[in-house]
Amino acid sequence: MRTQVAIIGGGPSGLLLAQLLHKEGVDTIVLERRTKEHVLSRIRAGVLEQGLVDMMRAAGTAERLDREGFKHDGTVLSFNDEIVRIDLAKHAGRPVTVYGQTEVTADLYAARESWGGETLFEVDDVELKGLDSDAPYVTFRHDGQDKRIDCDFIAGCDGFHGVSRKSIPENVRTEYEKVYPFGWLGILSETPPANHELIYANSSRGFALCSMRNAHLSRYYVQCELSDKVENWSDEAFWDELRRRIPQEVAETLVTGPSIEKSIAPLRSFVSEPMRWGRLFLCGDAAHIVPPTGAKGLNSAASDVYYLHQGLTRYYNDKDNEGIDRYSEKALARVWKVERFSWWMTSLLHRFPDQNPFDLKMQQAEIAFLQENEAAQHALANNYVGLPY
Ligand code: FAS
Ligand code: PHB
Repeated sequence: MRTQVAIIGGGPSGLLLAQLLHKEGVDTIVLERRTKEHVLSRIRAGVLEQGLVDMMRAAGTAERLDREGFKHDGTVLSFNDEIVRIDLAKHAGRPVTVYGQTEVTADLYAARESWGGETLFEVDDVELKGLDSDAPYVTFRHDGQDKRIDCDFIAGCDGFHGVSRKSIPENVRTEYEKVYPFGWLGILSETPPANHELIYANSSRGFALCSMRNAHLSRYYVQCELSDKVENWSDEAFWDELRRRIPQEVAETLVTGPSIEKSIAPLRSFVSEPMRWGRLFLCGDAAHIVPPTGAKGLNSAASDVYYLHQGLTRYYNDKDNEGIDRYSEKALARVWKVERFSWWMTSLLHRFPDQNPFDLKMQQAEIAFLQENEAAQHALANNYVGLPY
């Protein structure tokens, strides 16, 4: 088999890149390790920056997003019962859109299938070869057979545990990591949202987040011990703990119900540099991870896709290498600012096991400063809605 760009990974990064390249007449094949059903069963991000919404529109895949997505002009932070609403429209001039990553991925799969884009599911033993040559290729097993795809470039969109990042020689890679001493226990429930906007709560018992997918589907998280297990949490125990962590006026009207999904996610900050080696480009979680406190995981994958799509389009259509030659530098410049914001939001809103009374006072002062200072709210709003590409 031969294609122009071989894409490893059929998550949102790989699919969005494939769809945007298709629009430019660039041929791709997507290799995905799991089944499509498994990929679409994952419950992940819920908040889209305008940049990602605009790219979905450019990709011709935003019809349902525009119809069903919720525009939010504000978001709420709480410190015990103290509430700070960050006015995104006033400070940043644009909203965020609440629309699940699962739906984004489903819309991208539907578009790829509508024009017959080639996606190979349940591929195994993927290996990237010839990355430092002019003739890279991918070998893998599929349907019990050894296969090979020759290509011009490979986009490593295979997430944190994928093969692409590790295909860059260790002596070329520099990795930066911070692992947080807690996780997020999340549930999905067919109940109306607790509030019309998201609430990020820092309480004496730990962090909690009230989010949603639509008017009848809510997404909640509570900070939990790293050693915690989903089976330790009955639905009732989760709701009781959530009510203790969110502002009382919200807890009193919280509508609870059975969880239809329950999972624990660890939190880490991670960046691997560079994001290009020879004919391989890393995109999304394959290159970087953020704690979800700033809603930046999917959105920073999207900005990588923006830069890589632009670069590859210039290469194929204008015979201009500058976009791909500067990809890693441009993507990382934004990635590090997103890492900082996500680390800052996580430090501000969680209770750390080794936190002393002074540390707690610093968190309280930071929230009080946010409450009083327009410039502080302006800075948070502009990071939250998404820095420019
Ligand atoms: P993905 O991991 O989504 O996709 C990579 C794909 O590559 C997967 O389908 C995988 O099966 C495939 N793959 C892996 N190895 C392969 C191989 N060798 N060959 C072929 N295919 C291979 N972000 C937020 O903004 N908000 C959140 O609340 C949030 N919650 C999260 C919860 C969890 C449990 C996790 C893990 C992440 C969460 N994220 C969240 C971040 C998440 O949304 C990612 O940023 C987003 O999925 C990134 O998309 P991709 O880069 O496409 O990586
Ligand atoms: C979600 O709805 O899953 C969500 C929203 C905002 C975040 C993290 C997760 O910061």
